[in-house]
Amino acid sequence: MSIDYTQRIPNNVDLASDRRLQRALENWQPRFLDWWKDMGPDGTNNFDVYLRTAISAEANGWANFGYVKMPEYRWGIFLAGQDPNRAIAYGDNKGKPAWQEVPGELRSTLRRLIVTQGDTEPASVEQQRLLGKTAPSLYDLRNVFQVNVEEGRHLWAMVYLLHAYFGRDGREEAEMLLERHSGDPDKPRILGAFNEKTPDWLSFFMFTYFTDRDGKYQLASLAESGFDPLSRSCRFMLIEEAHHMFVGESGVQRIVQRTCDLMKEHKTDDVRALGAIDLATVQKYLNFHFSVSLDLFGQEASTNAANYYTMGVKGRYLETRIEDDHVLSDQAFEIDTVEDGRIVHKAVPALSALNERLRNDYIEDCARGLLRWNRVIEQAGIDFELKLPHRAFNRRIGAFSELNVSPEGKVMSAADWKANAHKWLPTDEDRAYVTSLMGPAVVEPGKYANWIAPPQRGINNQPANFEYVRFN
Ligand code: BYC
Repeated sequence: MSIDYTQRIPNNVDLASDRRLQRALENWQPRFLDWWKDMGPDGTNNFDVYLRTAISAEANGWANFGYVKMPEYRWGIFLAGQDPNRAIAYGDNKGKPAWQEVPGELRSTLRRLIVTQGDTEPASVEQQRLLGKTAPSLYDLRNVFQVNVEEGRHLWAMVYLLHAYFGRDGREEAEMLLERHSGDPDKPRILGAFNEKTPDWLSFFMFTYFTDRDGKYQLASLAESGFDPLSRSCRFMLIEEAHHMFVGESGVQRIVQRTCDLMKEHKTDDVRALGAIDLATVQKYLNFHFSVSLDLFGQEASTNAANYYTMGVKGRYLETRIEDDHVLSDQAFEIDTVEDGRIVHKAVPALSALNERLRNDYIEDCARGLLRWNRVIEQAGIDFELKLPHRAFNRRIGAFSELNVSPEGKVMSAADWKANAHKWLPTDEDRAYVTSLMGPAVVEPGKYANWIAPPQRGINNQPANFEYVRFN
């Protein structure tokens, strides 16, 4: 069904046929807009931003580009097309038709997963609220705004499910999604990474590379859900997520490129003297964002994850492409975990290891970007390699949180770890240095801050000096 933009809430779910639901969502809409104005990109309500808007939920030709004031962005409800024959692919309900309504016994489990997913979306917008003030170019400014409006729409996606399928509890949860705030000591966001700050653009690019990629893997697992409306929501969200990860990957690559260019040109390692970000600092930010994002996958051995799978609520990454029985009740899976204060590799029941399996898929994917970043360094003839730290490094969730582990995977005493932490994670001084580079936003079309290289091509193939944002 194509998207109906004549409605107050654009949608492809025939919202007009359900007046009660339509009214409930129309009540939530002004609250969302108030939240956007209070907590979204600061001081931007009048800007005309060259944004893409979904025009169809099909894979081809779904995006339309044009200037939009962000509070007028057409947020709405877009589900990927329905497959009337879709069956649940795994667990105890394997082979049964996907559910079009919430099974009573799965109500609280599904609600909790949808709320956790929904909570991350506005959280990231809050985290990125001030970045526009220091954008390194109009191109980057437009990209952070694109990411923000799409996270806003992902919130809409989860709020629709809560309103449409969870009655009064769902409506209350939808309110709460606007009441918790990133870093709020009284009402924080649910997951750790979404209470961290995103104060500068290196952090932003690392966040969109590593944390949005967790989004990709979680959404892909929820896209396997037996609850079909959740599956169809996530399938559409995944299309948008790809751009966010592109922003992260290309952003870090452009920083690395600029640093290498300056190192070569001036024959020096000391690029801080030249106003750029040294590779050692890039590595420290990478260590931080990777380890914080690993925590988002939960415990290595998780009965929650086993239950989600057995019940048919949350599957594995690309479940239907995996060749096994899709029940896993008597299978094993090898994981790294902790025994007697040491990291051990051992086989555990496959069902309990599903979080770890997803984390493995994620780590493999993360490594691909590093290959591309390292190619830039290598091509500049510089002897340096960016590396993913060991999965046990700097963890707060799961078995490794009780150990002190170096980026190379060596277990050490708390005192030794602390004494070395300044080499591995951004120090106050590193953060102050990176912050010092974040000058006033660069607003001249085609110009870039000194610490980042221009992109290889423009958004929607626009020329280098395109005016992506117009200030009014
Ligand atoms: N922080 O059995 P476990 C995105 C809790 S990002 C705080 O391992 P489970 C995006 C856990 O809740 C994707 N608490 O849990 C990116 C549990 O609590 P209870 C977001 C944590 O359920 C960028 C306990 O520890 N989507 O979209 O297997 C920008 C035991 O843990 C954390 C989702 O996360 C943590 N990091 O796994 C914008 C998908 N980890 O039961 C957007 C939905 C665990 O003891 N969520 N805990 O009270 C889930 O699938 C699961 O909730 C989790 C946790 C994978 C997060």
